[in-house]
Amino acid sequence: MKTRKRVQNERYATALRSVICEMFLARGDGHIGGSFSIADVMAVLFNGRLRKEPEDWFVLSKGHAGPAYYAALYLEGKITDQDLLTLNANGTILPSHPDRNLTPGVQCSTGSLGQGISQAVGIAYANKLKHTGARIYCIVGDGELNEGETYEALEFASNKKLDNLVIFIDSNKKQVDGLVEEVSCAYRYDALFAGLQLPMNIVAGNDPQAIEQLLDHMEEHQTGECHVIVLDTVKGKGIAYFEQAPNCHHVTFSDAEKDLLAQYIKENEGAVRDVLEITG
Ligand SMILES: Cc1ncc(C[n+]2csc(CCOP(=O)(O)OP(=O)(O)O)c2C)c(N)n1
Ligand SMILES: [Mg+2]
Repeated sequence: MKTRKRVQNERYATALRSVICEMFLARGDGHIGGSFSIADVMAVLFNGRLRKEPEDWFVLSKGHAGPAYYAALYLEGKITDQDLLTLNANGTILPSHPDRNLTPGVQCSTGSLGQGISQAVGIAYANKLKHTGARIYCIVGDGELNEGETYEALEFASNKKLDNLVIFIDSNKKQVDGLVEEVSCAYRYDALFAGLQLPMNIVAGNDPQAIEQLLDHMEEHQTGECHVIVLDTVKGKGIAYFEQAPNCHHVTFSDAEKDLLAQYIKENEGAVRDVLEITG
């Protein structure tokens, strides 16, 4: 079943990045690298793929990319303009990492790496046992794979044949303090997921059309297994300066960097308007 899109996914991803820039400008700092690298997959999911009935689940296991989640909830009308500008401030409903008890629309609290994917497999198993028909989508960071707990979750997903679960790995090649391959591991994803007996695809992760086509194909050719999609992405994707920066994991923005955020908003303000006009 093809999903019906309200605006082009590319336009939606631009709107997401623009809203993220607004939050960061108000706050003065933030996890820009990992929020920008997933904007394209977030656009595919939130621009029409996540269903309300039965209600699909979204789990942002790499919870430090919370601003990307909040931007999507803002475009859905769940977060007000006023709240949007309170990212990580005292008393905010938008803490740095998602909290299901604080933010309307957040389904799962995450931020302690490894624990989001662990919740996702539990949610998928429960939904499978109950035959709800809900699908579960989870995004894991490549650095997050350093957490041993992620393998327990993947083993469980394989063993229980969680065919209602799609796990995305955001392979942006960088983690908090450097290149993933230098800090801990140069992943051989093909060997890794073959060993876990999980079907895996690698896709251009900053190309919404490629992601969409793969998800459509998977739905048309069900395998009865949990699928892993490795998103080949660029950390900071969307603003060349951050893409090229040696480290854009968490940035306290200088005046020049704030200007870049403001410039992105200015150049793309039409994208946010387009999405909001259509969603009302
Ligand atoms: C259990 C745990 N240990 C450490 C951290 C601190 N931490 C936050 S982000 C991060 C690096 C994550 O790297 P990656 O998954 O590659 O994130 P991305 O590149 O997508 O931003 C670390 C170590 C944490 N959030 N949770
Ligand atoms: Mg990473």
